[in-house]
Amino acid sequence: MNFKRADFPDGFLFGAATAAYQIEGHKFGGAGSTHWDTFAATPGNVIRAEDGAVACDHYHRYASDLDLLKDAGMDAYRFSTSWARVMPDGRTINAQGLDFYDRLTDAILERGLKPFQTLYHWELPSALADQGGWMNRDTVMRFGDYVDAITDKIGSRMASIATINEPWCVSYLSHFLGHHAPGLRDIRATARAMHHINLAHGVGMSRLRGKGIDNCGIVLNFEYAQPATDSPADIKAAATQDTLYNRWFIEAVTKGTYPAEALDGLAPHMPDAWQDDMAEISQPIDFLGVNYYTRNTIAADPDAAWPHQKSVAGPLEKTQMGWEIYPDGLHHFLTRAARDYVGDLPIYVTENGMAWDDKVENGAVYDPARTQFVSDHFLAAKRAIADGANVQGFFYWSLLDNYEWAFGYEKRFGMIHVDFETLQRTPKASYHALKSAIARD
Ligand code: IFM
Repeated sequence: MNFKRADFPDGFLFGAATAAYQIEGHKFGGAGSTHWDTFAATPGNVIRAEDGAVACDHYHRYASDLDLLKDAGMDAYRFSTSWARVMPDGRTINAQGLDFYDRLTDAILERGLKPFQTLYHWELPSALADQGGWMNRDTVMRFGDYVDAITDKIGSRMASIATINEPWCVSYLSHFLGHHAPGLRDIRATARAMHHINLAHGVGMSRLRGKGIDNCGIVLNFEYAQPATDSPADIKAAATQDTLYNRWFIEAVTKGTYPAEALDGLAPHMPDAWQDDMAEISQPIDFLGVNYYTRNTIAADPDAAWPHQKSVAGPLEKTQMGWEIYPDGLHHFLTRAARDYVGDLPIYVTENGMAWDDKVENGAVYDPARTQFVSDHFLAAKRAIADGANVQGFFYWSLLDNYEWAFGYEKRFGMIHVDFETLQRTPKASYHALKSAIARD
């Protein structure tokens, strides 16, 4: 790594991130069916129809997984709590679920790690999906009840609580592009989900504030929109992509507005009286989480329906996901978030990382591409701090190889290799490199 702990401000947090369904093993502990279980069980949606039933079996192995985090010299752990584990039918509390998160919280704190919780990282209970999921406003109210239940159990021990992880994925990727559960391709469903997920953030914030929680915010994902050429049409197409991906959520949360360019296509499909929700959506937050991975090259596609654009292959080096490696994009979004949206508010890089086809050879995993990727992105964050962004921490995605949604277990993002037959963990070379970089002198 071309950086060290001392290159970052005092108190800067180095951590790693995971999410419940991707690691825990959803079949353990009385969790209820989620829309990901049924999406995965439907042919063609997920590679080999794999699901999160066992995943990394973190449910039973969390203590040794946290030891690995601690042994790397990390300061914080970003994890999520599963709605369907806490409330299997979306409404009724599962005591085993609450107890698991109680034990997990104790184990995080016992190791001197700061717990960064995310309340929704995509485990929508199937019983609520049956009633329209995020298309249905009532799901938002049920989410508020889940926030109450889990917060009463562990909220006072959290260093930070994020309401929603990546609302763009929850809504646009899942209801317009059809790549994630529930796998829809429908503009009315999309507009509703894009608004209701923002409202769920607002309602979540209201419930947290009602309990005196003062370290809460949201985690948004950003992707640099690169015009395919200098033509005005491609520049406009990239700007539209930027509006739908990068501006819709942050402008709602920080300004209480939706960008006009996005409403051009979505307004006719929005829920009635959506304007009345914008005050709750835009109440003050305590931090912003930024997830950043790549850039996307966008070309105009005038023959297609709105938004009249398509993604085309870019020239940069790519990860196992086929995602271009573009560290300048992280600097762009951190400085842009500070300048245009959150000012001096703390910003955390809540996810950044890369997938690679890692193999264990002679008991070790050699992953120099990941070490380079991490190093370059940390340096981009360091430049953003020098340029005025109040970045207070950086979480590598992910601690462990895990369930990569529609890609099943094929794409490996972890700093720790997981053999999905034996569930054996093997820290990769990048884990050791990060450990050396962040060691305290
Ligand atoms: O694995 C996902 C995670 O669940 C959300 N952010 C992006 C990661 C990599 O695709």
